[in-house]
Amino acid sequence: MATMDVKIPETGAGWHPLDPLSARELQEAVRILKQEDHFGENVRIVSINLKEPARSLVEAHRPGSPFERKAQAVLLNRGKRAAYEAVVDLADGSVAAADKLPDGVQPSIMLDEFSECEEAVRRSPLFQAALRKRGVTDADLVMVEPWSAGLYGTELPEDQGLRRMRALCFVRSEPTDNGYARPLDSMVIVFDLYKMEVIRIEDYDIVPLPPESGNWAREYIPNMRKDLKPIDIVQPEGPSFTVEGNQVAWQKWKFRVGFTSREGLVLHTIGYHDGGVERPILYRASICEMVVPYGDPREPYYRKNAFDIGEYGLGMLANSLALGCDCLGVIHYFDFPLVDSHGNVTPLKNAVCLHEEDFGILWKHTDWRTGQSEVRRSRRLSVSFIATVGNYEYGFYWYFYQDGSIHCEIKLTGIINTTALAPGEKSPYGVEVAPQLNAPLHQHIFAARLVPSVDGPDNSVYEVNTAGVPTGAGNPHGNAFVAEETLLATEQQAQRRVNSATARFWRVVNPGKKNRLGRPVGYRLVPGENCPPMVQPDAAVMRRAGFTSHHLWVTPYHPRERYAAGEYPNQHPTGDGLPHWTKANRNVDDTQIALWYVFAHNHVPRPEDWPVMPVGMIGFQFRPDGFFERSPAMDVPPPAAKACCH
Ligand SMILES: [Cu+2]
Repeated sequence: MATMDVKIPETGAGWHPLDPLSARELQEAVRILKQEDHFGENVRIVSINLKEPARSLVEAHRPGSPFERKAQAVLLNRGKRAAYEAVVDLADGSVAAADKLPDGVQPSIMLDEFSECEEAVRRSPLFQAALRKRGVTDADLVMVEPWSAGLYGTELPEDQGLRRMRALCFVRSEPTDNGYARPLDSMVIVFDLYKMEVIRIEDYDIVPLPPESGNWAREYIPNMRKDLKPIDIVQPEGPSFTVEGNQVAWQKWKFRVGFTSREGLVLHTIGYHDGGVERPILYRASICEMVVPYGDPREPYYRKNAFDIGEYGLGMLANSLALGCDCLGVIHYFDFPLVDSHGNVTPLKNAVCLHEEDFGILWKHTDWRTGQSEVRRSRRLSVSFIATVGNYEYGFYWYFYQDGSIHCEIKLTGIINTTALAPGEKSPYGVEVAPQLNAPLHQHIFAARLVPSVDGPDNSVYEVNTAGVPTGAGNPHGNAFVAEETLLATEQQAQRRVNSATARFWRVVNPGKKNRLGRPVGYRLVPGENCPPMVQPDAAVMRRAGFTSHHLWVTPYHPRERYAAGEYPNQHPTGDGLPHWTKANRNVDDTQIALWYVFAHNHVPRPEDWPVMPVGMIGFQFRPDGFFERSPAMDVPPPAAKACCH
């Protein structure tokens, strides 16, 4: 935590308008909210984050010059059952604005609420009676997993107006056992977070607990393989990057590392040093939303559709990373402070990891006549964080390369969600991964929000489809194919899906900046693994997850349009976000835009995903396309002789 003598607000040399709030600033925001009676008994802090200054102010900022520091707080008054948004001016020491949110808006679930819910459930006589009915004698061995409740139109009248969770239960056989091996599937605890009490317990057919344990902790694994020799990553002269505050410079790249309670890692003002100038590429980049729809239609499973970012907040769930385990080599860790719902500020050590990796070859050619051979090693810079969301882990990695490319990769691991099968039962909606243990089919659908600034703020997006030319007069041999570019000029024209049949990609250009070949400079959004949502368009979850109906959306840049499913997807009745905003069909040609790329990992589970799933990966690339005059990687020097086998 910062020391007490740091001046508030923190705007001196080395500070930048996009720096996340420091621990001192968070403490000050809590103090001001309390002083002005916005925070106190019965009021909980959902989140406090930097209120990012206007883009024009950020782009005009010069090091050392003063800037505003404002905090944006979301508060929940449990007594009044009302939510508020407040803006705290840290320079003035006052609350600049406080607005009540419309009735029914439920802010995201606070981390403290998970543990408070579990404790309250344990104390509940209803819960204890339900366990006795099922022959579970030790309540301490039951894991109570609160899930966001959503809104499906099938809620009971008495559920209206509540802040609900639906808790699922799993039974450990001993305190460190993997409880996910034994889902106690026949009961769901419906819980109200306002009163912190159990509303009711829904009873379903009692299915016996699956017979096998599924442990992963080292003490349970008796015969670890013994033939692994050490690999050490040695960087005797240190890393090739420099870090000043939250600014990173590496090779010709420069960007800022940010962090929010909702998105976790955010990258700002990504630029590339080329021809003596800093050329901007992306103003802001983050994974802004995700949803995991499950494909089992039965009660209670159809309600499993967690929006892990909008309903929980990945920053709040971020791991404190460990050297030598999560990251190898010479690491720079960024710590970020977090505020809990009671206003306590604690540092999250090692939240974001920055390091370099060798990544195979960058380029190579051998002249077979002369024998001249040139090969370059590819070095990439990795910026990442990992969040644990109940049973699952998500690692979010942004890689920067020496050829001007950026790669966003999400690593999925942890423990798959499980349900119990009766002996002999099979489910068409899941895969049996261990005897009587079912893993339902599901998708992990992510939305990246990229605010491009390709050589300047005003950009346009073209779709590029490669298509064969019909055999005929101009194409007598039938071999011709062309790459056709189509401008996506409006929001509705820009609602697109991936298409492997035309090798589709999208080109983000600056129409006002031509390269030496006469084309506008650009960057290419290259999709990776992807597929459409598998739920029906009229599925209840799609009211909130409408953003998943397209893989690409382009909107005019608007600082309040931040999250693909809107600000408050938790229990939202009709859905917000991209489907709502884009009805206006605004112009997105040659103006400040936001690019939203939605990508789905379709998870048909395997026995090999149990008990802890080996990492699965999904992502996309942002690669230069006419941005540079030629390959920007030619000046990378050859490997040092001692490291080379020739
Ligand atoms: Cu999965």
